[in-house]
Amino acid sequence: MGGSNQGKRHSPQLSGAAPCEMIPAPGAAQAQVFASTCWECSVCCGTRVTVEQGRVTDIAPNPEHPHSKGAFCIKGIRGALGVTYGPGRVLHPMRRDGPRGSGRWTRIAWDAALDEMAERLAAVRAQHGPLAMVGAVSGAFFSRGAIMALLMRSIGSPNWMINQDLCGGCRAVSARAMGLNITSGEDIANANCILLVGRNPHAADPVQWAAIKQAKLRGARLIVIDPKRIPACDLADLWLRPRPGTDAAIALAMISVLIGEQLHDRAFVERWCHGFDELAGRAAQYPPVVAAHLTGVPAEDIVAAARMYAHGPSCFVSGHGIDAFSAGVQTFRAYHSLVAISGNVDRLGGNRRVKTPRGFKSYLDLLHMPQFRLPEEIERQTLGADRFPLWAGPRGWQTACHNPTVIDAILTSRPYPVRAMYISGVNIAVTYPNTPRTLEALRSLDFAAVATHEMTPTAEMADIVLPKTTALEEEEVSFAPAGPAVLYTRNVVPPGGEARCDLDIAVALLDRLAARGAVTKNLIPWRSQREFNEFLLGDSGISLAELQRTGCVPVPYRLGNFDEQPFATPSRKVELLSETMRAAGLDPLPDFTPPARERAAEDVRTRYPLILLTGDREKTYHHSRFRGDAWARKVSPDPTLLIHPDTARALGIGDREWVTVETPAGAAACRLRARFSEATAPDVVSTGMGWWRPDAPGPTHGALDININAALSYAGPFDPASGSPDARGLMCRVRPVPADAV
Ligand SMILES: Nc1nc2c(c(=O)[nH]1)N[C@H]1C(S)=C(S)[C@@H](COP(=O)(O)OP(=O)(O)OC[C@H]3O[C@@H](n4cnc5c(=O)[nH]c(N)nc54)[C@H](O)[C@@H]3O)O[C@H]1N2
Ligand SMILES: Nc1nc2c(c(=O)[nH]1)N[C@H]1C(S)=C(S)[C@@H](COP(=O)(O)OP(=O)(O)OC[C@H]3O[C@@H](n4cnc5c(=O)[nH]c(N)nc54)[C@H](O)[C@@H]3O)O[C@H]1N2
Ligand code: SF4
Ligand SMILES: [Mo]
Repeated sequence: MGGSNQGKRHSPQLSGAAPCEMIPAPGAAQAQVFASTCWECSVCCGTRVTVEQGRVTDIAPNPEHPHSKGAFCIKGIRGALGVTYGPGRVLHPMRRDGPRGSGRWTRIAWDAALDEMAERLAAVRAQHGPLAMVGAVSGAFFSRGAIMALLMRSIGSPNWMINQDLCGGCRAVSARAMGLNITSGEDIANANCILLVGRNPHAADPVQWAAIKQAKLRGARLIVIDPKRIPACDLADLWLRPRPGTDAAIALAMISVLIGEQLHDRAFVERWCHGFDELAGRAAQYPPVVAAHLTGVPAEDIVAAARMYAHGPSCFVSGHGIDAFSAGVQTFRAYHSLVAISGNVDRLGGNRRVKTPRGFKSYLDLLHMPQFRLPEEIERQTLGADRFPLWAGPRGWQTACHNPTVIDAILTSRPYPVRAMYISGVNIAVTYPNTPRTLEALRSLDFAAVATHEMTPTAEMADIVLPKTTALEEEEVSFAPAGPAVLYTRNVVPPGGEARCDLDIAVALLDRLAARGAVTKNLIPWRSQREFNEFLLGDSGISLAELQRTGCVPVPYRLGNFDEQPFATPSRKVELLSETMRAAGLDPLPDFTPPARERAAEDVRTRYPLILLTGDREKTYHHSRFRGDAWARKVSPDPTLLIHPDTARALGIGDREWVTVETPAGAAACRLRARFSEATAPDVVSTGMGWWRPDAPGPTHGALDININAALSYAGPFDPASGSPDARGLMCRVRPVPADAV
């Protein structure tokens, strides 16, 4: 074990730790049960983790958890155990032998791994400058996101990648541009009406799903807007089925109905909204009859939805189905405007704003604190900041890069060369569109290091692979606006093998980079995860001891304190007409943009006649994770493509048969298994994402075959504000695979 911070390493705090509640586990004299938080996804359910003789033997829901109230999923029960104790876990640092993708690895010591990493990064920095180094993580929901950003900033690079352009980027940019800040503040429990748009909580979020079912039992209304018949449709009072990518027209039409019928909240609008008349003018261009034509939803259903929603309090619950579109920000702005003019902001049963407890620092706060930032002239050079200033760079939502611009920079050296990457907690070879190009970019780097739990297609492209601690071995403190609560994840067992947490790796690396003169300014002042967590807690009055005892500390919430905490916009109001968007040269009002496929040339549309949805969530998988676990593969052995039986038969495709899917700008075809379903319209097909098989031949392990991103393009069009590509609503063609080719 190497590392100059070895003595201060974050170690399990079981014996002699601060007080923690021990809940006696039935029938196991020595078992200890800890209240903790599941970190397998950002829902953050409360857990009870049983530890026996230094090993986690059970992970169960915590029914007393104030946020999740016992809601849970199979990934929470099986996922972390599989990652921690499964046979595929990477337990030691490794160096690759032979060319990238050779699949030959030699175990090395931490000292050797970190020395080599520092040496190679310092060499790239010396030759090409700090900007030539990029860090990549999944998001900023976990501490590793903030740590990666600070590590890159410390060596002078503003370039770090998160995959939010493919996830929640559009809703975040919209909420920010309007000053709303209502992401994840849905008060379903007190709503009279729930407007569920592009969200499938049945698979994606058990807490939301439980809350919706409860609300229905007590008589709340549910409107679902989704091109697919999802389980929520069976509970719905009204189901609107738009053609994919056309939602903005529905939202604008609902606004026009609310205003036309005087159903909006005039007092809230007058006091707290900026640009109402302009919004009314825009919405008037989309009366229900026009929207019906644009979306395929009957006008009377849009009117009914508007009236039902107006009978509040109403809660807007949205998801990925209307995000990650090249017009996603405008779609969200339309829905967010509906929330605002109906007065459902920060009101019981509406959409609460995010309010971090006083004195506490969220990961996002940290990224925006002046002492942790680079000079503006450097941040302005963040890849993509010139084209997407509301996303990347000094005024960007999370300050991160525009990812496709990074891939381009690696391959073309424009606007400047990118020659080294450090990747932790993201599987970009599977989860970014255009897998062949992502792999080509990774192969062409001068240096790549990947911190991981398992040998993913991304890790296969690394020079150095570092073993990462799992969510059972790390201590995390975070703020969950949905609670709202401060959450605690306990490091219940010691690290497996030689695994280390992201902060320890960053600290040890920075020490070595500093010794080589390759640190601009050390922005990671903490020597351990514990110190980092204490910094986040700050003077919030919430102590680690309390968190350790309970796993979660609810935070008091004050609704509607608009005077005390105004909206973060130039006008200090909700900007229906966004001055931020205007200043960025963008349309200040929400509008409808026809989906890219409807603007495509006729011959392309003829060749690619079907509409492709990607990203269906499966209960057993979390994106590319758990793909090698027997429990998951038993339930879902192959990637599927939902296809209407009439469409399939016309194409000569039988149920369960393998098919290929291609898109016009995609590099390759992807292979999926047809599943007959009437859940989508005959011209719409729908699939998941994240497929690869750890046991398929390396280095790609199926990522160029059964992974839908192999068939997609990452070349745009992009949302002008968030830089998001179209991850669904795409043109595609589906063909049978001859039986002998399967
Ligand atoms: N089990 C499991 N849970 C997960 C995840 C996981 O991988 N596995 N991932 C987590 C993450 S990071 C995310 S981002 C979320 C994503 O979960 P959700 O936010 O629920 O997103 P999706 O499942 O991609 O899509 C939701 C719905 O949008 C619909 N949709 C598609 N196109 C359109 C459209 O044009 N308009 C409308 N109105 N609807 C459309 C789809 O048919 C689908 O029913 O799930 C989270 N939860
Ligand atoms: N076509 C298409 N593409 C999509 C989507 C889509 O709908 N369609 N969805 C997009 C969305 S919403 C998302 S969020 C992304 C998800 O994209 P990714 O973030 O790449 O997805 P994961 O498979 O969750 O990858 C996380 C990786 O991090 C590792 N990991 C997990 N926990 C830790 C940790 O604590 N530390 C470290 N170092 N590593 C850890 C896991 O082993 C795994 O390899 O994919 C996006 N891609
Ligand atoms: S939804 Fe499942 S994976 Fe996500 S936090 Fe809850 S139990 Fe864990
Ligand atoms: Mo996501």
